[in-house]
Amino acid sequence: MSLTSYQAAPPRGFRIAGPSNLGKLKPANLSRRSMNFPSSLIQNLRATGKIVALTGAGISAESGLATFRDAQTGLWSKFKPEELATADAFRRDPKLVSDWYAWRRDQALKAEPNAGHVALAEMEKRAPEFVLVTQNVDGLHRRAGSKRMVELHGNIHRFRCFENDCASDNFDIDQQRCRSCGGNLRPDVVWFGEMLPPDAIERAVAAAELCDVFFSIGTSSVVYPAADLWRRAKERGAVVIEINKDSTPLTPLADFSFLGKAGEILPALVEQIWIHESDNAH
Ligand code: BV8
Repeated sequence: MSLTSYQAAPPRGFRIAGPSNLGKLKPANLSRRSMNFPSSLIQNLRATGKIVALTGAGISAESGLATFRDAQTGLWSKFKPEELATADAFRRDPKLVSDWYAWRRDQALKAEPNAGHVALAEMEKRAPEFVLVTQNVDGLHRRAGSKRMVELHGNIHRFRCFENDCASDNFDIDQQRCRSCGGNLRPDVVWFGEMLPPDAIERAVAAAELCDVFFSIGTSSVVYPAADLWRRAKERGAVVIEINKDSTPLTPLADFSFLGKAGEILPALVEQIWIHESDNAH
């Protein structure tokens, strides 16, 4: 984990305690206890309940699920996700796309939420106005206990009627057929080139514009409109914190950027904000 972007202009409500030596520490020898976050950051997170966390495929990586950046494996190695996740691809070959989603659905059901998912569910319990906004369709956040959540890009475990958007109570899931119109079923996810569900994007933008702290976690910050939410928050004076394994277009723009694994950094952060606080109180 390295703290790469300690911006000159301290964020609102943050007093920068001067450059820390976090940058020099490598994950291997970093126990949770020795992951010291800037005290200004900890103080602020303790003081505010208005926290938004945007997550991407990276938070499910430690659960064994491939990210969009990771090369696809096996049958799917010759396809780029962006090529399969479109209405055109489905029209061209509904069986190919449906099989891909069936494979991903199976992977997601076999996977377990990891410490990163669990830490965000814990953050929700501790921060009264916490909102989780996820680009992931795998359902692992909900299984980790997250409730105040916006699934921006839908959920792979739900279906829709492709041709006529018929009511979902008359679906033959096994045959992937809509019994009302006989048409194909498609996963209830947002494909590239498709509008996001209006209520989902409205809730996400509203939360971003009201928060004091905006986390961007496990996302390459390249898919829009999700990749623009941090800017909405920043423009309203929020502190933007990135937690990601690799640097992204957001890294130089964030107030803090912790480069490392979400499943290691998030539990340590939650511990230092809320667990240590109660320890020190006794
Ligand atoms: C739309 C559901 C509008 C389906 C998904 C503006 C500029 C440029 C392009 C556009 C633009 N506006 C719109 C576009 C087009 C497009 C877009 O953004 N394209 C990109 C590729 C440039 N956007 C759209 O098409 C959107 N719709 O704009 O409609 C419109 C307007 C008018 C008329 C009609 C329409 C729809 C976007 C949603 C598409 N659906 N998913 C499915 O899942 O099958 S997007 C899908 O890909 C994911 O949901 C996610 O959003 C994205 C993948 O990104 P990430 O989640 O960030 O994952 P990635 O692998 O890239 O990165 C993982 C990161 O994790 C890495 O950085 C890695 O370092 C890190 N990591 C790895 N391990 C760990 C880790 N970090 C921490 N810990 C670890 N252990």
